[in-house]
Amino acid sequence: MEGAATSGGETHQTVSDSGDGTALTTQQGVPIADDQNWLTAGPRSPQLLEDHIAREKIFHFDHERIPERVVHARGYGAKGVFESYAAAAELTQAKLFSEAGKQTEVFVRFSTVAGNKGSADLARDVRGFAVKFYTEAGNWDLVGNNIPVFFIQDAMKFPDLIHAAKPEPHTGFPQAQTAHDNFWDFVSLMPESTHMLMWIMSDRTIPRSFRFMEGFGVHTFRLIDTAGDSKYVKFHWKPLAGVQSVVWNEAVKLNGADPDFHRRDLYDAIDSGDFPQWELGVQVFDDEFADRFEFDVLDATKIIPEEQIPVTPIGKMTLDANVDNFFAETEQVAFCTSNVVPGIDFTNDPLLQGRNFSYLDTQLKRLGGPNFTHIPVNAPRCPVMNFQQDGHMATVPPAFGRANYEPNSWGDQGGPREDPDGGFRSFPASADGDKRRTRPESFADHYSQAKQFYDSQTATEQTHIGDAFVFELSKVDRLDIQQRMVAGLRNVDDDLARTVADGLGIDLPDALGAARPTRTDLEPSPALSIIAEPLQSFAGRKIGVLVADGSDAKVLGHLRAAAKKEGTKLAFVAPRVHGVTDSDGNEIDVDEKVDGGPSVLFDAVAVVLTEAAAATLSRDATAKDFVSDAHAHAKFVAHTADAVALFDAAGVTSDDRDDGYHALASKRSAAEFVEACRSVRFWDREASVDQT
Ligand code: HDE
Repeated sequence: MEGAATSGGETHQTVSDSGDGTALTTQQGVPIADDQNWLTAGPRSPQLLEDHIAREKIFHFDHERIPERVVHARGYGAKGVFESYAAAAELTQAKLFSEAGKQTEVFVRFSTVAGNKGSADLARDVRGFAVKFYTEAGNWDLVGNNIPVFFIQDAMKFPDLIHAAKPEPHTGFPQAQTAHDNFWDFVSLMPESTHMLMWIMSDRTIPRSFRFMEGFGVHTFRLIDTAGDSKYVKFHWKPLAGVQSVVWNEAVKLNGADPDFHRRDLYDAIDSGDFPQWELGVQVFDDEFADRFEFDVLDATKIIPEEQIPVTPIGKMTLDANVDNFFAETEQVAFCTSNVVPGIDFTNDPLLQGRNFSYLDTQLKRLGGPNFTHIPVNAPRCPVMNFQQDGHMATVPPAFGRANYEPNSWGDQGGPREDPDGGFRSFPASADGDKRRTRPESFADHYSQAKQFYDSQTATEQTHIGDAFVFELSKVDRLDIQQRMVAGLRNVDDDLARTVADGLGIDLPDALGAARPTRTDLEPSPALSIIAEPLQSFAGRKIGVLVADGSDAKVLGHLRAAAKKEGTKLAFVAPRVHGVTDSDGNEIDVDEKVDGGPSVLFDAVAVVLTEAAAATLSRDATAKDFVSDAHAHAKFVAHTADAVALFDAAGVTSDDRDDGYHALASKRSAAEFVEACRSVRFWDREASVDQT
């Protein structure tokens, strides 16, 4: 009998009456008879220490946590496959690129940087984009971000950067936000951060979804071909579904409505078979280009514009499986920038060199010993053969008997040997010089590419950048920090500096002294804008449809058909989650109750209501927020004629209802609405609605 209760009233589910007949056991495999009660000397007596079963259970629980990552603590993983297009075969001996169609298993972890493990997904922050390729010649980890540059030029400054960005030490807040004095104090004293600041104040740091983000290897790496010759390379991930972000006010609200918005989005997409895909692209160049390029290719605060070196796609990654267990895989995955395979090598980028020490080192702390490669998510899929042995949690016994050293004379019992042909060899780049702590002079231009980035944005994006600076700096208490930051921005763009000064209500300070004058001859790079071009398709996006009893069945049918054709999902939002019927009396499969389904959860909205339902919902604050937020966030909105009372009640009058609004009646109007959504937002509306 399921759920039998004893005299104490507790529930017992036993092998014979429920489940699949598997007995509950201890970690030692001993079957457990009673998992509800600690051993005692009779009812109401003290509990006995003798209870090895209860003690083992509590002991294990007490040790469930491992240290969270010192940065990128909040993340979400998925599994998939990388398929080579083979275009890189002549560039690198790396086996994963050796032939067209070659498949390599991958594990990916997306993350935010500053927040702790439990922080909200929509923090304004860089996103980590770390990929582990389980190649036949060992693991290659491409540990990148969704932004192609970084804050600092030398790894020596990383602890300072992260201390400054994380919660202030005396208060322990703010969580997952750079909008505080310590961060802006530090970066305003570090002109090399300026280019990165432009990126983090842009909408890139509030992505709509992990699925709609670009990824970048950031550093310049080397590719080594079969002859041992080297070319330089920068790695790029391009989402096939296009790049998309949310607006700041939406991000703030999303963090309350669904702090797991990004991880849920990735999980749901994969779970429903809508597998996200990215192309891996490379910018390949040689010493001749590196020497004539305006900046040093070893400086991680600089990009190489795609217009100067195009990005060539060399393969495609598809994420087609969610993790089976979050802790075992996503939490325990250990990325190391030092994990490269023959055919890929490092350059002298000082940030990359520092990272190569840090990642291996941090795994020891987090995973408790040197054998973290025995954990399945970290284990190479090719044979691992060496004489390293023992240590905490050594779970894979060495495959060869007594030989645990080499050279040895145990013949074919002697274990693995060096592979002079196929083994990893460092590229013999010459290294000579005086041992000194110096920053190369070629790293000294801190503003020119910041300006180039700003100049490459649309007017809407420039406004968002200005608003973000004002928002963040408005949370800073010290006037001199605000002034210093604005003084630095004068070296990027005077209009931007003025906008920020005005937004804060301060006088425009003199420009900060600069190690190099800002160049004005760099061409804008259109590839740096994310909204200049509409999406090819609205596939993979979600339209929130506000419905209630009596919603027009025909209109809903048209909307369903148009969405299906585009590959867009519909989510129904209603006053109740059960028993809502359309005009034909069919029950609507409701996804969210209106107060749990604000419009920030959706890419566009449709409001399909009868006059009576619109009148009723006009008295519901959350229904009014649904439409007024969609309006303020410049979303495309479709609605039936009878729904207008709700818009009026929400303060979105007929004058406000611009060309981003679509009347919903016919099959054609539904199709036109979905097609219009490809522009993602009706940005012109922003001029009339203050977002801040
Ligand atoms: Fe990291 N970074 N980082 N970082 N980083 C870590 O390694 C570090 C940098 C990045 O999903 C840590 O396993 C230093 C740039 C990602 O597990 C740590 C420096 C880029 C992830 C570390 C940098 C990144 C990390 C913390 C300055 C983009 C998450 C936990 C030289 C190219 C990986 C861990 C995951 C994680 C150190 C700068 C990306 C402490 C010293 C630049 C995506 O080792």
